[in-house]
Amino acid sequence: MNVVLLPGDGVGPEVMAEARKALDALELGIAWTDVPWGSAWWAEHGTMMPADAIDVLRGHDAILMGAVGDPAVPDDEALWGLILKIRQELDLWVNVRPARLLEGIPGPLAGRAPHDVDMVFVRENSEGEYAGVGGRVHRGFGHDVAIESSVFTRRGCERVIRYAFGMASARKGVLVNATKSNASRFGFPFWDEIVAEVGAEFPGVVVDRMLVDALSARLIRDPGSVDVVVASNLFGDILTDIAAALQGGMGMAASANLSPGGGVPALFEPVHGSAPDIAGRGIANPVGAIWSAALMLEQLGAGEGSRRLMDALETVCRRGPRTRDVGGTATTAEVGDAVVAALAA
Ligand code: GGG
Repeated sequence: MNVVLLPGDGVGPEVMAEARKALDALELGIAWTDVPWGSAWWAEHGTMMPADAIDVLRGHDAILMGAVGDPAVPDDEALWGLILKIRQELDLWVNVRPARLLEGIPGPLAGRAPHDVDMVFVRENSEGEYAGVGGRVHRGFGHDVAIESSVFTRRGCERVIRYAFGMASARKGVLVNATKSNASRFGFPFWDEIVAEVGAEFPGVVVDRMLVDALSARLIRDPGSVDVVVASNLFGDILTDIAAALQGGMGMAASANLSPGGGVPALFEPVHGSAPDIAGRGIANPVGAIWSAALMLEQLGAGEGSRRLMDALETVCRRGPRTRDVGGTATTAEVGDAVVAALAA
């Protein structure tokens, strides 16, 4: 397995060190390629990645990424120069984000059992509201106009919606469609039509169509009533932060950016950002990063390693040590060490 390690910015290198430690402890023979891309690269070169970056990535089996974003770099430049560029250029069109409350982790919903939060979000990852289409005129004249167009293509919608139906079919047979087709004139009515069309291929799956605002409230009020959600790029981005909060916090959430059948490396990253406010203090929660590493092993066909890593991670969450964002006092490295110890036990 040839894996690119892209620690990125802020707490990215800290959590990635723990993910790598855990993967190395599994002794699966992973060959690492470390790349120093991100905001430090930008400070030196004026770009977030070198010109041949996508070719470098293509030569590997997978990418494990930490986080991107730094106060010194305009946010849109940082994201469009790295994570959004990689997703678009490799056409990593589906972002799968499991959201499960692990035993031992305090969730924000007092009295809820862990099984009340066990969802999978299937987020469109290549177009929609993050297509990068638009423009800005009259800048600085006091009557500026900025246009950000959403792009919904039949190909883009069909493939992610079909993927989500497959996921729902393999789980509980219910797919929540996060939409906003009452207020959107074109994009979401089209999205809903495609959900109905693709749904005809999956007669065993019930579609639960929900306006995204109502769904947001439902996730807080009754998360146990939601299993698989399919969402556009922006809605998926927002809903999965709500879901991460239900899991105990941003540090707990993992994700996989995939291009099923695409013959390109998939990218795995914790859902959290670079958290510059706590970077360098050794207190970031590495669980989302290690969970992302387990998702990577599963995709690479190392199912046994993936299961062992998840078991170890769940043992540590249950028994501790835990970082302070989830009620403990441990450092990032202490949690990583405990995962390695649980793997050896
Ligand atoms: N590790 C994920 C990360 O750095 N995320 C930054 C972010 O805001 N990404 C936006 C997105 O996921 O679309």
